Amino acid sequence: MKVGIIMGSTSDLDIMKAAMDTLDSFGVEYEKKVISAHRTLDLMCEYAKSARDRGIGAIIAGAGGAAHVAGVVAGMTTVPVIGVPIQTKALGGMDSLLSIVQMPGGIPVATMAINGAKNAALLAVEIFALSDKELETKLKEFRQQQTDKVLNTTI
Ligand code: RP5
Repeated sequence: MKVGIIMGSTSDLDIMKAAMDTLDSFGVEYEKKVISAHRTLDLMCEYAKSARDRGIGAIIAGAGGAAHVAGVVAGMTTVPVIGVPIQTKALGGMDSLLSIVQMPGGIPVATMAINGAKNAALLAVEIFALSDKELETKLKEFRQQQTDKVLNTTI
């Protein structure tokens, strides 16, 4: 299984890179693609409908502004969708957040914090780790390292 990372524009790449780096650090395979809900509608539909059959186990969808791609993709697949609201200049990303977070009951999108691409990847890793012991061990080590870092810091 691999993760599908999609984003509404190449301008989202700087933020979404954190998801790629995190997945790299866990050795989790992913594919990445620019897919816009308003600029590339056919591509979005093809991508969402074929995701499960192509071995995608989680989709991370980043978008800014009227960030509808995560919800629309979620409506076309049963693969878990993790939304990343991208910070915007005009409204600071509140627009993106509110576009993603309030999905009506029936079609869930796991919504991260604004620019929360790292946590999106970690959530995908957690989903995969449910059926992958080696990945679970890596996650536990990662958590322990975080804890140790705090405990070993003197101020
Ligand atoms: C959305 O509009 C993208 O996700 C991006 O965050 C935002 C701005 O896109 P560009 O105008 O920079 O391509 O579709």
